[in-house]
Amino acid sequence: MSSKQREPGFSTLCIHGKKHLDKHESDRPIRAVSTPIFQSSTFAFENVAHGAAVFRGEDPSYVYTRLGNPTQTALETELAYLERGEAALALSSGMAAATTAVLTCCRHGEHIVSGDTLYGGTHQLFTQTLPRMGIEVTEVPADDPQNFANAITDKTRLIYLESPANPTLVLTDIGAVAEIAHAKGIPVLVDNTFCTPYLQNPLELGADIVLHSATKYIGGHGDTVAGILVGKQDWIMTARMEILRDVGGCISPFNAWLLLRGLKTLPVRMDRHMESALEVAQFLSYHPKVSEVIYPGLKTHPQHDLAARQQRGFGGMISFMVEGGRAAGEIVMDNVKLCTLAVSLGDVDTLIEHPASMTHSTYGEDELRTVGIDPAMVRLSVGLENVKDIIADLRQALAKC
Ligand code: LCS
Repeated sequence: MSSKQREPGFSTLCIHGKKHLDKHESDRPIRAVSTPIFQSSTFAFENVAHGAAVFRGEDPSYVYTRLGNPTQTALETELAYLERGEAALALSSGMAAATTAVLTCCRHGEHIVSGDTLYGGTHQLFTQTLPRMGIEVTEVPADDPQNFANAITDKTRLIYLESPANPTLVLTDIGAVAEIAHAKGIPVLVDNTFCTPYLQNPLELGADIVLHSATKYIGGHGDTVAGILVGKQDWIMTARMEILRDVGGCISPFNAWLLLRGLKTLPVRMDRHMESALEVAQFLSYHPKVSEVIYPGLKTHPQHDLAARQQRGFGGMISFMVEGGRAAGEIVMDNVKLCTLAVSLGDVDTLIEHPASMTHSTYGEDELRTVGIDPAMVRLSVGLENVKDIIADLRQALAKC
């Protein structure tokens, strides 16, 4: 062999060439204003002893992106702060967050009490998938805290609330339910998707865990599916190191970055969503072809006072019924031009959909009526277009009925 140092092969340079670049760059400080995306699945150890210390939990270095990644951490730190919690866990979807939360709290043979109006996917998880794993869920009308007290058994390990609920916009008095639950040592989880931390901080109202489908207002632009859990440090650690580790619903660094970007404009967007939603709700409530409008910001909403007390605003979601019922509602949804007929919510685009046949089709016909989801209900997520254009679009679609 020649004593001259061998040039690495081309394939080695393709893989390791970047290291020379890293060395060259390392003495230049990086002061990126936008959080960098650490698009790395794995992280190098200094030596075997370091790797072993990390695995024993004695060294906090990153290991593998399913368990943690600097871009995820930046998002989690921000969300924990905004929700006034100790720690947060970012996940691949709102449903991954729900599954992770439930499995962190409950084992086979245990029980959950939840509100009876939930996003249809959560209802499906509670009535189909969890029972297969030996976890039973009792769903109760969420507007009266006493219903939760009555449904608690000695096996209950979690109270699960959505406030305001999708799509009925029924609120739960979070503080009152937390008092009932804590008297029995049971934690309370609140799905805060509709309010975001800008409008409601469930932990400050007495809840123990907050959940977000960050797909919605937190991302805000209809380009990311993601979920968030916020809670006590120990609980988040268990959720991460026991359930996320094994079930695997981790968020990608790129999606974590999209949410960080979304958060920067969250208050500005929410202010506009709310301002426009109130104007649209008022337009609808005076329209002769609209039989009912549900929006917590209207004085006619049965829980308007609770919404004013518990939230810092009324949000951007409206549900309404058209004279002539389901068929008339379908005419409106088929004739909008600016509004998009699509599920999801909280986007810059105004989205319209039919809960009974779409987001909440996991409820049977009878169940829909029992929980107050009128089969004729139309759900509107008011976007950030000029509100006059949104109203003009709804007016022309209503004229077709
Ligand atoms: N919680 C609420 C209140 C939701 O509205 C949704 C999704 C989820 C949790 C689940 O979050 P994901 O896994 O989708 O991020 N809601 C939807 C909706 O109303 N239309 O499409 C999805």
